[in-house]
Amino acid sequence: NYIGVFDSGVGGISVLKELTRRLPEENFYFIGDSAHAPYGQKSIKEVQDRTIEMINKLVLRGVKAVVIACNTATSAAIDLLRNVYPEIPIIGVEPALKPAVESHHHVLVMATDNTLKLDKFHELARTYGSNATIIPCVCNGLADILEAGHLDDDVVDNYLKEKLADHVGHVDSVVLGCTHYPHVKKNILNILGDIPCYDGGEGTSRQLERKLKEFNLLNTDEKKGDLIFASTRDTEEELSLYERIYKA
Ligand code: DGN
Repeated sequence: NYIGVFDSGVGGISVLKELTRRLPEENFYFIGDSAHAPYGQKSIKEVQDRTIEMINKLVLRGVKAVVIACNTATSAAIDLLRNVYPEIPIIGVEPALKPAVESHHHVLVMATDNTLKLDKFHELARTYGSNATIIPCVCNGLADILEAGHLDDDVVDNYLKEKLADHVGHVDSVVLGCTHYPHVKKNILNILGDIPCYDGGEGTSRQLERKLKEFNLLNTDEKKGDLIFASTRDTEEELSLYERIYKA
C-alpha cells in the first residue's frame, strides 16, 4: 500500500516533502535514479527509457500510484507511461507558471534544457504568456552540483551568481521548474532578492490527494506514515544524502 515517487536523483525529495506533509497517513517509496542523473541533457528517448525502467521497478513493488517528481521526465514521458499503465494513477510535476502569472509580470523560469525545450513548457507559456513575460533560464549543471551533495556552499552560490546575474532587478517572480532547485531556494532568493518563488510540489501533492480520493485509494491499513528511500546508486552514502536532504 505504498505510493511510488521517482526522480532522476535527489530533486524529487523536494516534492516528497510536500507529499508527506499533505498526506501524512500514506506510505511512500522514493526511488532516485542517481546512477544515471542528470536527465536534463539526455536525449528525449533516453529520458523516456530511463523513466519507464524506473516506473517498472515501482510497479513491480506493487505501488498503488506513481508520482513522477521530475519536470524533465514528466515532460518527456508522462503520456507514454499512462499508455503503458492505464490502471495506475500517474501524477507528474510541471513548472508552476499559472500561480506566478496571476500577480506578476516578469516571470523567470529556471529549469533543465529538456524541460524548456519540450512541448509541455511551450503549451504552458502559450497559455499563460499573455498575462506576463515568461523568461526561460536553462540551468544545466545545477542538478549535478546538488547530486554531488553541494547544498549550501560556494559551489552552489558561484553557479547561481553567474547564472542569475543578468536577471537581478529585471524579474518580479521566479518559477523553480526543476525539482532539484527548491533545495537551494534560499540561495536563489539571496541573489534575486526577496521575490515570490513558485514550485510544482504543492500542486502535485494536491493532485495526488485528488486522485487517491477519486480512485478510492486512501490508506486504510494499520501501517501509516512509512517512508522508504531507494536509489539506483545503492550506497550507504547516497541513501544518507537522501535522508539528509529530506530532513533539511
Ligand atoms: N529534477 C529533475 C527535473 O525536475 O527536471 C531533473 C534534473 C536533472 O536530472 N537534470
